[in-house]
Amino acid sequence: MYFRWEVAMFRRLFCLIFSVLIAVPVFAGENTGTISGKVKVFRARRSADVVVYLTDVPGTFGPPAKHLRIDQKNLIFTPHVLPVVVGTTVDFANSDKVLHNVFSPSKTKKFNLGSYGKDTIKQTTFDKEGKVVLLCNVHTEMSAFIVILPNPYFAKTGNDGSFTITDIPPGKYTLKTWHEKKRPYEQKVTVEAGKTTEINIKLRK
Ligand SMILES: [Cu+2]
Repeated sequence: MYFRWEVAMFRRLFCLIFSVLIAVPVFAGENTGTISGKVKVFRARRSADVVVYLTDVPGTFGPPAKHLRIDQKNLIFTPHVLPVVVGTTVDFANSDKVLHNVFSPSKTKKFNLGSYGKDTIKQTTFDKEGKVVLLCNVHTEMSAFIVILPNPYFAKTGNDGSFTITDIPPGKYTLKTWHEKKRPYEQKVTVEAGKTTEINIKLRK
């Protein structure tokens, strides 16, 4: 049996613990900044699949511990565009009943995984900055792109062209874009701790 004041104290204690738990992630973001905005791709159905990334960020950045993945399903590479940090290994899965053959003629990473069937996964490590086109020599209409970047400060636009890059150390950087059909765009950007820098970009050519 608890007294009323004990119940009230427990309640207060709970409130305190919860507010501390909620506050921690907010404080964690105080030392870094965010870049958020929209890219408009002209003469395109969607403004998706634009890679927005930062260069000149000091430090060395390793690849993620887990492999990333591109699937082949219904004769389509999914995702169509995959931005990665240098050194990332990508698993190429086949979820179709037909054979696929993933290869790339790109200078950045020339490779050929050969033909393979359903539920087989083959992998490649991308250890040089640049872009790599993925093709399938069984289905000439299949294509995808891997964009290999120097650091993890990048984002890919959604269908409406919006993007957000979070947890960026404060500083002055160059922001660049990559799109499979448009010319690269770049501008200087300043990131401040605890703030969001708004950037709107138009890719015309
Ligand atoms: Cu194929």
